[in-house]
Amino acid sequence: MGKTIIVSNRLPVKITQENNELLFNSSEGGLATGLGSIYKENNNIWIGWPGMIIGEEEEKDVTEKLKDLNLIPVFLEENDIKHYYEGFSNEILWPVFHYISTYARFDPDNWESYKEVNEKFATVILSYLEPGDTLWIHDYQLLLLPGIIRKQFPDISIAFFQHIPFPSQELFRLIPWRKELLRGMLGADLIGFHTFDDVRHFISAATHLLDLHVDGNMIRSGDRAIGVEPFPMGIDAQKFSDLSNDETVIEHIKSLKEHYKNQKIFLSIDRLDYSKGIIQRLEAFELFLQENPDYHEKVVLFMIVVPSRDNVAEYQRLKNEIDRIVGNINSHYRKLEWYPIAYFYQSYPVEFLSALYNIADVCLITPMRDGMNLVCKEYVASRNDNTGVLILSEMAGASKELIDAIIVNPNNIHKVKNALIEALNMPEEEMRERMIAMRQMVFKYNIYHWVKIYMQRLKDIKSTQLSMKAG
Ligand code: GDG
Repeated sequence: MGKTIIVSNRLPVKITQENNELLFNSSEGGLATGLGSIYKENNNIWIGWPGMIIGEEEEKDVTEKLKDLNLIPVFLEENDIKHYYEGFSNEILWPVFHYISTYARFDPDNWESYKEVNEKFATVILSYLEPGDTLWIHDYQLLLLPGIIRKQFPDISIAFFQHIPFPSQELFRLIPWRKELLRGMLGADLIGFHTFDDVRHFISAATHLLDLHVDGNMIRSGDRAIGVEPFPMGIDAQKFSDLSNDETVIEHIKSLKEHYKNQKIFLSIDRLDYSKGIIQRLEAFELFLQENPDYHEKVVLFMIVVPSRDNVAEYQRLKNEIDRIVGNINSHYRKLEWYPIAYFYQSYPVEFLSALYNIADVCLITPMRDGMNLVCKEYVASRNDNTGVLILSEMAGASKELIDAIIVNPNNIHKVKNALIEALNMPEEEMRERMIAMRQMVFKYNIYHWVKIYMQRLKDIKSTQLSMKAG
């Protein structure tokens, strides 16, 4: 049996520096945990950018160190980061795919760089790929890669998964290079998205823009049949459940509970991103404070915003806007001993997140658009005593699975404000019933299940293709 090669823009690695020496450790993000069962085994590997610009003289040393972790680097230069990553991926694909096309800047230089970097990834892959291997390519930074590899290896097994939404074809077609992007993706044998809506949108784009024939969930392209299917990604639910009993977590819980002893806690955790609906959430919270003086001093919004993409202008603007609104709300409503929003612009160790998941009475997840959203699943998995309320945007992929949350339209500020009140007053029995149902979902459809069914489905499609060829 051949080996499996995972490919993503970033390698799952944390880099630290000690006495002028770079040290590499595997990082424990959701995807890396799930795929750990693959890339750490046998002679399987993960190919991607290590996350920092490495001088040419250090490349050999870095490659050697990463090899011990089964990781293979693709080295990117400053120009690549500026045009392929920040430019094309994050200033064109990200806004259009999240339905905010007015933020997109269709700069042709970025397109050139996107093509070049996808080729760079292909060059590294091709130096490891052998007939019989399986490739699993991840996300919107690498849409051209399946097509490039397919040309060299017509029979190789390729799976592709997109972690962010695929927009309606009316939005997708705004991108000047839409056909090339679709053809790139269609190099895969199996194309996966989080939701059925994403699948529908992709199939609609492929049929309208490329005039391809579709049979159910299978797209015909030349003599190839390509599967397009929903695979809602899960988390390592057991890990979050177990973390609640970790000593460090228990310490954090104790001190947080002491600090907020007379207050109900609303929790929100997001990367800094306009897709996450942070501004609208703050507006809803302000309306809640305005209309409900009785709740003053009795609630707090604990809001973590994790720094992200702060070289992109839209993100800097968003950060300033959040700072301004939080400042206004806190200065307007605060009392000597109380302020309504505890706002933190930084990232924390997972033990601290776990403590927050444990103490939060309500978790408030209101993105304007989100492929899935894992934070809400982590909250649910952490609630071992079946308490807690989840308020969840209907624009998050997760809302298709966690139907027992209070589901809201994040643009409806009044509805979100009412949901805050409903959550605070939810009868205990209803809260438990909803949480138990959500926990069953999160534990059953976990990340290991996701990886297993994805790989199984790829095998099925490949064997159907072979029997079609033989027949
Ligand atoms: C993309 C899609 C899709 C957050 N703050 C800290 C921290 N986190 C961790 C969370 C969670 C992850 O980051 C965030 O995942 P999300 O799913 O919420 O969002 P994106 O980063 O936008 O991810 C999304 C996902 O891909 C997977 O397919 O769900 O829709 O946009 O795991 O726990 N982790 C630590 N410290 C923090 O401060 N350690």
